[in-house]
Order: sequence, then structure tokens, then C-alpha cells
Amino acid sequence: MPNRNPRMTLNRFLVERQRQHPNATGRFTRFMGQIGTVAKIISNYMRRAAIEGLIGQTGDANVQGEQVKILDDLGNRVFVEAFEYVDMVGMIVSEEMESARSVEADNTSDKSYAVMVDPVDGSSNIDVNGIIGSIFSVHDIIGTAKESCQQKGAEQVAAGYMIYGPSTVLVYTAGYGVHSFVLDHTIGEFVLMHASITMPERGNIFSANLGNYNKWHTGAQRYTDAFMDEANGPYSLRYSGALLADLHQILHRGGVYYYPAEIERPEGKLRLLYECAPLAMIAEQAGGAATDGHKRIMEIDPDNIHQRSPLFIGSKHEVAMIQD
Ligand code: AHM
Ligand code: MG
Repeated sequence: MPNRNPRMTLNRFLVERQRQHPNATGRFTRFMGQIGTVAKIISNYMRRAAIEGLIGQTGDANVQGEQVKILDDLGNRVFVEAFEYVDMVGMIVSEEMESARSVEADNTSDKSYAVMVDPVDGSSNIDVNGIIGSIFSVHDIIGTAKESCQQKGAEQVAAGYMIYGPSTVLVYTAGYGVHSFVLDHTIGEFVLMHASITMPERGNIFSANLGNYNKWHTGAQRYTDAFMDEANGPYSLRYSGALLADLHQILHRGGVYYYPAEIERPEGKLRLLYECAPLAMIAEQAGGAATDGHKRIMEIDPDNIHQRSPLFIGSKHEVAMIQD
């Protein structure tokens, strides 16, 4: 049941959770406060983008060779600036930055988190008022910058995403369930929407870019055919062009999102550290699953910060079908 208590703000929820962990230092609560601020700033940019002339491209390409949109760049700056002023973030990896960035410490800070972000996911939707969002993943700093930034998803301390849609929604997990909050613009606060979300074990949505069908291996083609076979369904196709919007729907209704390997692009499209792994943590925490087709996403050891991976994510039943 949705929680409609408007007084359960994100901050109060985090403080109450913190009390359940006697050794907690408040570091995660403060970090999430900053994520909330980032979400409000980016959401505001999104709402005003067409009016302020923020639609379109900067003219630069990012490290992946993709055209950078003005809002990609702005979103990245909002995250970096926010993390530069908190005491616990020591390393930032972003889709929009070629290498990991370290944040200078002063003598009051405890630089113990390495954070990976996709500041604006689904950027191709920006120009047409489609849904977009941000994704974040948090690791503890463990030794060198490389070791800290290239950990398995299973080592994540927390993960989450924001959706800038009809309302601005923030979803996170810190390893104790998945919780969602909606931004109440009238008071400028995120308020609890759903605590401890559980994904249906089986659903009726499949979500993939079927325009790529002929680029896939026969396994992914047969997988897709199964969803269109009435004997297995019925399934509905939903595909927004923003992974987190598709996953968010599946989180509540069940089903699967997939972006498989292509014959010419065996690594797929999506990035492991700031797209696949954080969403895999969310899916698993909600009782779902995420795999690259062979291996649990959370168990993949990254070789580089912008590594890509095929992804099948959602309800246990539909994700297991790819292994079959
Ligand atoms: P982006 O981070 O550059 O926006 O790319 C990731 C997005 C996903 O959110 C989405 O599901 C996918 O790319 C869409 O790609 P395609 O247009 O190839 O279907
Ligand atoms: Mg993305």
C-alpha cells in the first residue's frame, strides 16, 4: 500500500532508519540529503529546460563518443558540485567524465565513499519532453582509486535513481529494502511513497528495443519471441528510451527490461558501474534479479570504469527465462 503520510520526509525516514543501526555515524543520512538536493536542482532544470533554452547539444562528445546534451553537462556539474561540498565523498565516476575524479579532503572530512553516477539517463528523451532520470551507486573507498572505483556491484553500500517525470521520484536502497519518495514541490521535500517495495515474482511487461532484433543473437531473439507467444503471456511491450523509467514500472508491476549483446557489439550498450550495477542492487533488494545472460550482474568484476554489459533485469521468473 502506498504510504500517504506527507510528514514522513526523506530526512526523517533516514534518521529513523539510522537509529535502528547503533553504530551508524550519520554519514549515509548526510549523503542522501545531498542526493535529495541534487534531485531538486536537476528536476528544476528539467522543468524549465525548454523555457531557459537548455534543450539541445553542447557540441562536444563524451568519452563514449556520444553527443553531450546541455542537460547532460549541467546534470554532471550539479552532481560534482554537490559532492565536492560533502565530507564523505572522495571519488566520483560519471558517464560524462573520462576518468575518476578525486575530491580534495580537508582535515574535517572523512572521504570514505566512491560514488558512480549517470547524471542524466535517457538523454535522447530530453528534446521531446520524455522521461529521464539520474542513477547513483555508492561504494566504500578501499585502498587505491582504481580499487575503489572498480568494485563488484555486490560491494555496493547503496544505490538508487531519480525519475524526472510527471512527478520527481527518488528510489534508493542501502541494503535493507527499496524505498521510494516523491518530491512535494509545495514544501520542497521528498515524502515517503512506498517503503520496502517488493517486485512481483512474475509480471506481464517486457521492455527492449525491438528495432535491434536483427542485431541480436538467436538466444535473445527466441527470448523475445517467447514474450510474443500467447501461450506464455499475455505480455505487454513497454519501452521508453530511459532504462530507469522502464525498470520503475517493472519494480511495481513485474516483468523484464533487457538490453542484450549484439553480434557486432558483444558488450551491449549499458554501462556496468553506473547503470547496470546500481539498478541490479535495487532489483535484487526488491526480490527481483539481474544478469548479463550468464552471470549475476552483481558478481561482474569491472575492468574499467566505463565498461559495458548486456543486461536482463526484473522479476525472477522472466529473468530466469534467459538462462533457459
Ligand atoms: P544514456 O545514458 O546515454 O541515455 O543511454 C542509456 C539509455 C537507457 O536508459 C535506455 O534504455 C537505452 O539507452 C536506450 O537505448 P536505445 O535508444 O538504443 O534503445
Ligand atoms: Mg545512461
